[in-house]
Amino acid sequence: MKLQGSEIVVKSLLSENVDTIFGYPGGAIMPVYDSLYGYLDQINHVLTRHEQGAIHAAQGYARVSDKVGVCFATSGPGATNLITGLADAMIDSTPLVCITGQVAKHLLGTDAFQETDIIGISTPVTKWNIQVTKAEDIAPAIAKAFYIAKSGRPGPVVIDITKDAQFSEADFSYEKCTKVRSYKALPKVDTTKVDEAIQLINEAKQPYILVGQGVTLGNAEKEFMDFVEQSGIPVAWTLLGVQNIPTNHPQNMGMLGMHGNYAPNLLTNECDVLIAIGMRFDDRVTGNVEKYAKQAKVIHLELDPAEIDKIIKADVAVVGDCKESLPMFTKQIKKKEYTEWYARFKELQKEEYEEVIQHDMNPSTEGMLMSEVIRVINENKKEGAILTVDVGQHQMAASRYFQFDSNKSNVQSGGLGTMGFGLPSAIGAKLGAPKRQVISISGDGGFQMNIQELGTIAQEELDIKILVLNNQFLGMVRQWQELFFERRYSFTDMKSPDLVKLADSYGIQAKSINQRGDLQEAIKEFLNSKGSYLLEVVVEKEDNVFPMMPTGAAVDEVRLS
Ligand SMILES: Cc1ncc(C[n+]2csc(CCOP(=O)(O)OP(=O)(O)O)c2C)c(N)n1
Repeated sequence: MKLQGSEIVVKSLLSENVDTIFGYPGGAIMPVYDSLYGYLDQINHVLTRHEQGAIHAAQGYARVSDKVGVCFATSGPGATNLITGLADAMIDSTPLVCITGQVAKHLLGTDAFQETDIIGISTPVTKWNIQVTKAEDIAPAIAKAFYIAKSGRPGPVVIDITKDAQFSEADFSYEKCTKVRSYKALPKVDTTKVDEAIQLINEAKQPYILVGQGVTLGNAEKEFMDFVEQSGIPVAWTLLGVQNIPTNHPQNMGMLGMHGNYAPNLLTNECDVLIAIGMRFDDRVTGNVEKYAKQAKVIHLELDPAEIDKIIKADVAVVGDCKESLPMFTKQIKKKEYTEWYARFKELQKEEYEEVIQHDMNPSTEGMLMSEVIRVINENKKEGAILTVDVGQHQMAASRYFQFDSNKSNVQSGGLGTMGFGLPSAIGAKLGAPKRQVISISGDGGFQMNIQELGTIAQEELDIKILVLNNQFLGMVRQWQELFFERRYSFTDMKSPDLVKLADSYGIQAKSINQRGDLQEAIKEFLNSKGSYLLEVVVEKEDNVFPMMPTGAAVDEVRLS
């Protein structure tokens, strides 16, 4: 059957069971948009207000649904507007297939209107990319793209299709890709390494599990919790690993890293066996690597061989899918109580509670604190709620205090720290998990970076609870200026528009509060409303997030004030 290239694009996506696309049209991708028009009964296309919005939405969609996020953009500025999202998806291992239009083949290299070398630009921030100039190459490229994006350690892929390839015809048949020469998606687990690791764990007195997003990406949440409960070992999590263990689980010791909890950071330097699962020892987690867990034997369970010994040398590396390796551990692990070890955590937890948490939860400040707002959200949110956040102080407050009760519920920009991620990713999260409550929390700075996506939310009539914690500052940068730059607040105070009027102009319900006395009722109304709702909470202007590990400090130099 001969089809036009643009039609092949759509038919190939249907063959990959794609039912949702985020995108923005333009000259070089018009044939694809024209073909899409014939399939609107099978594919929902969401027109965002900016290509950055489209790709972050695709990321949110992928994170909660376990599917590949798909987005479309035109050549030139459309394609370059995807770059931040590609970099974000690359570092956070999010599976995406992005299709960009390109000028016609005979114009390539001529500085044609809206020509840009998106293959060159996107190479460092994609798992794979390809330019297609012939209609017959489109279907195989899409098949390969989906395989590469989703298999092994996931990541973003770009397919750049010239306009003439979209217009010309080719025979269409679709064959799913199941392997690519020279690419090994899932290395086989070496059982001798598993045995070595188990021996170390069984002999340990103070073992410690650090969990990252790899467990979520590998759909190994159950296998992980089986191992955790069978072993009795305390667990701490990275920013993207939070959802792998329920917040109130007795073995959950809390968050690692720069603004993580006191005990988990400090005790990294007291454990005797450190079991890192699906995490990559980001510098925000390790602090000064020269002083990181020197006393411990390190076991690293990791899918990507490139991560082994990259930052922290592993004594035993178990390379492979943790969905496969974790049950081997669970079978052979000896359950122990580790009473004294847990007591050490409790001791430090008490210190953090008295110095930080007590005040964060029930502050005596005149202005409201971000943390107390999160506490009230916890009291009123629905079971299984998904949280999307932006970047800054509110992100740390939310990660520390939001009560996660289910898998695939944490959508945030971990590795890249992309301001402007929170709102558009919520659009994708809602479409990827329509039955779940989606709560999106932003600061006043990041919210204004992709504020235009309120238009998408309004047009799609999505039910997203949008919370803006407004401290009238680029809060996280201001905190650093206060602590390390002698309070020289260089360009961090920020004015916002009247957010209630703004939301109202989009037909989105909204309210703004600045009094603690209104908090309970406002959050109840916000979370129980029908449809989207924007709640602005004006919070204390100069509050700081603690604990904190200053740049260059070691995990045991974490500060409580
Ligand atoms: C795109 C981008 N630009 C700049 C930064 C640097 N940055 C990190 S946090 C932050 C402040 C965020 O302020 P706001 O959104 O108001 O949140 P708050 O920290 O006040 O909660 C800035 C500017 C960033 N992470 N991303």
